Amino acid sequence: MKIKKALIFGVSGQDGAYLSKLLLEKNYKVFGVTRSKTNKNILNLEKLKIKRKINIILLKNLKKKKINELIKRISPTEIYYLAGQSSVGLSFKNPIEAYKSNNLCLFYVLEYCRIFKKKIKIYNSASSECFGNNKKIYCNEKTPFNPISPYGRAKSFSFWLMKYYRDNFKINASNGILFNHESPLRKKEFVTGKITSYAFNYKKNKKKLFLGNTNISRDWGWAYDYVKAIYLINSNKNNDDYVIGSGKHNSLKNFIKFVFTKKKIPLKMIREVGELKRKNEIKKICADVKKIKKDLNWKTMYNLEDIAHKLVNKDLY
Ligand code: GDR
Repeated sequence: MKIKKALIFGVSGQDGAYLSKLLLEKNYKVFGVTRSKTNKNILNLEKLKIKRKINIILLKNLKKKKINELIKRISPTEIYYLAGQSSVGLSFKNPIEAYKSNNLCLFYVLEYCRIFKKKIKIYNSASSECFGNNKKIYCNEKTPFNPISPYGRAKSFSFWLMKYYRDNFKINASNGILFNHESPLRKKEFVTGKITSYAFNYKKNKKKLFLGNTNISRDWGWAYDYVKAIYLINSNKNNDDYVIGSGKHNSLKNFIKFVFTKKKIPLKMIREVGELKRKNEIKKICADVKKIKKDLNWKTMYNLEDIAHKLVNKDLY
């Protein structure tokens, strides 16, 4: 049997690391692109004990020639584009980086497949931030995009790019539209990482926790579950777009309550501050997951309370 080869852009991020683990278990040969091998992020691969099993490729500048050479040399069966700036908050400060990092290299990959007529299956992660301020709380594959953050706009562009190449050049391109998904690999720039890391250090410092807007609701899920959905999308014979979420929304205040109760921290330790609030913010959003359930028989196993529990326990899976 021919060995399947996967090329993952953004291998050292949360999703890249989990997806690598999943693909290795499925006997794939995994090639992973990262911008820096000394990057603290590479720690994610160490934490999952898979660093040595992956062919790590260092690409500091994602130039077209380099990308072409790389795809030609590896000749992957599947490509996963999980690279790029992933923090919505940071994208307000660095919008150009949000656009470039989430799109340029993906563009090169798609162009390569168009010009050389490659049948490689390509997957890209778009985001629930693409929906932006929609009138609806429940969003599915038919909900129009109305992004309000630079990150959401950049991800919307990547989504349409994939669809354009699929519709016009029969490229095997599929998108996931992912809602928030968490794990202990999350950095402190994301709210669950910030809250759990505060909770772990609470006994030592007993300082207040400064947060932005806590009056929001999201559809939070478990990252390892979500990479299973990503794999199902890209290994399916059809090329299509799917919303990936739990189908349930919950408030940030509830997440704080779950974590603080477990770690015996009084809720009065939270302080909301204006400087940490975003210019524009989705108030409440939730995935309508009927399509992925029906087509790919995928659903998540965990609710927000389970997630809080697993994060406090530092469960990796
Ligand atoms: P998000 O995740 O922006 O939804 O993007 P994040 O965890 O950063 O924010 C979630 C919500 O919490 C509010 N919030 C704070 N957020 C941060 N980071 N820090 C704070 O102090 C804070 N206080 C309140 C935010 O305003 C927001 O409403 C994530 C990323 O993983 C994206 O890459 C992904 O595409 C989307 O989820 C779906």
